[in-house]
Amino acid sequence: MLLMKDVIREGHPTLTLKAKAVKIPLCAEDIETMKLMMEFLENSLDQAKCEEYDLRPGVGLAAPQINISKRMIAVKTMDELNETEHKYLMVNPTIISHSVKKTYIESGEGCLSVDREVEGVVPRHQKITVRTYLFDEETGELTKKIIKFKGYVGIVIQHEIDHINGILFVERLVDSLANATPVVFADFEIEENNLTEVL
Ligand code: UDB
Ligand code: ZN
Repeated sequence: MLLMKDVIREGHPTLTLKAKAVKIPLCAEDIETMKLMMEFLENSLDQAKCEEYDLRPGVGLAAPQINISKRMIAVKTMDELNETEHKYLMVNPTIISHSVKKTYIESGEGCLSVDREVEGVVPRHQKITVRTYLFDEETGELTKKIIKFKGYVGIVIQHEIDHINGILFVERLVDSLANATPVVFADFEIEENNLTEVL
């Protein structure tokens, strides 16, 4: 299993590289990498495992963050209304179009690869259309898809696609944003133990 020590941090050269496209069909090694990435997110969102292994509760992870410079990302999160789960293993994702309107997370972004506290917010597209292969862990199938995302899930996906392009959110920080609507989260219960990690 992956642990926080496997996540490379700001300053590591791999985080600045444009990651290589993944060859289709997937090789066994790339499948194994994606499974480990999703397992890491699942472990980190499980309170017992999160504490036992000292994981930060992750909503997304890109292969370059575990020092594999390939265009693969894992996402596992609820939308801002806490209604729909978005769980994806994406191979070679690209944003093919996006809204003019911007959005952002009011409290700012963080990153599993950035250990310091930073001030400012990150401008993101409010809506994106992504062309990608989706990998299904259960069936082992890889399917070509065009998917639209908006709001919080869209932000997570833009953050992860930035990683495969060698960009960290700290490079996109601005003090404030005019003409942009922040993501509004439905207030949902966050378990006590995770509160400090999340906020
Ligand atoms: C995260 N997690 O995983 F609202 F249950 C962040 C970290 C850096 C704080 C671990 C996060 O936002 N978790 C979270 C949020 C909730 C409710 C909840 C858990 N990332 C992923 C990352 O670094 N990927 O490369 C940072 C996010 C900031 C904006 C998008 C991704
Ligand atoms: Zn990140």
